Amino acid sequence: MSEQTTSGSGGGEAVSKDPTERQEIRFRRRGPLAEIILTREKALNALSLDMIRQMDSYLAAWHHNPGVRAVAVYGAGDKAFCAGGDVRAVWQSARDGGDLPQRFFAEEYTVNRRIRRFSKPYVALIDGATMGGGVGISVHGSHRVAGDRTQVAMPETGIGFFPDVGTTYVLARLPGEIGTYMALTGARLGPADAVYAGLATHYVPSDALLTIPDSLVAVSNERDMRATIDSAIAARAQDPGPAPLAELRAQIDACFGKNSVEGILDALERDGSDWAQRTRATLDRMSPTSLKLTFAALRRAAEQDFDTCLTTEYRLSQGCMAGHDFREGIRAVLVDKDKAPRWSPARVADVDDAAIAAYFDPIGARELTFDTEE
Ligand code: QUE
Repeated sequence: MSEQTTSGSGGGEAVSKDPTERQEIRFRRRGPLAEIILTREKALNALSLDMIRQMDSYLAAWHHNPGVRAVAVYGAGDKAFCAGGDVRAVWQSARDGGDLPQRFFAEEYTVNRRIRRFSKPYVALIDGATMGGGVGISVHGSHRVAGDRTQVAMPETGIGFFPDVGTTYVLARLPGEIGTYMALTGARLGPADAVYAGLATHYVPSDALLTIPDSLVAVSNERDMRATIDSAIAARAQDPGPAPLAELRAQIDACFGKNSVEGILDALERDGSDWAQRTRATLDRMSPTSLKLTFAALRRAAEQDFDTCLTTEYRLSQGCMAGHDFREGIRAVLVDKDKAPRWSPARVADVDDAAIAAYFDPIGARELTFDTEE
């Protein structure tokens, strides 16, 4: 495979055919190191279906290529590693009766799974915004290095969706109730919090981050590569300082450890601190359906293996496509930008628990399933 190809040449049919269109993703080989560089800077490196497809075919090839000893992934520009998936394109396709809503999530989750199963070191340099789909192409890798500008979040309840890309599995396994807190509120974690929560494995000052891949290009064998990555990161890593989340842990665990969204809202009300009031106000702006769906998904995910979580997430994604709040959330946040979504139902108390349970029902021939092989 040629390693410099870019826009529109992934597996399957090309999505963007305009040869003058600026490439959104670059793939590069430097000796034993394979690199993925997200270059859709104006869109905060958000993942298009074309980018996802290309990642899938390169990762598949690199997995089998013995000359590739490690993969590094990072974003162009200093604002974002990757701000999410191109949910606006998904929204447009849903509106126009297209099939992007089916294909996008299936192919994205397949890449997330490929990263989790990748047998070689996968080093994500997650400086800047790392949200939604950006978490999905980093958190499942072996090394996640935060920088000074790192902001990790799963903000989907604010757009009528839910934390997907394999994060129901991950968030359900974070310490205490940090995952429930992140999933419901969309809280943004800086580098110290990202390391504290375990979403990042290390903190390295931003100006030293890109010297990590540079230091890997001359390594000759697999054992040396693993050792060199560990020492290259260790040589640059610093203490990120105190994690604000650590101070809040007792309150987060107490308030978010309840067994319903209503229980969490009540607990925040009773706590009454500034933090609890702000957190309650944040939850009051989120889609009530998304809050209940997200809560149910995380509690179930705690008992499920990774592939089952992805299959479940796919069912939920398709349910969200058929519902009201995703369309309204994208309209309010990304299209009209009035930031005033009119959720339906508008209150948590009005969300029907049977309707939430129905999102988890099998979807027959449309189910996302996996062969154990790839
Ligand atoms: C909540 C979200 C997302 C969001 C904003 C939210 C999200 C997402 C994007 C996004 C950002 C930049 C882009 C783009 C999409 O924004 O998931 O296409 O260029 O992908 O409040 O969940």
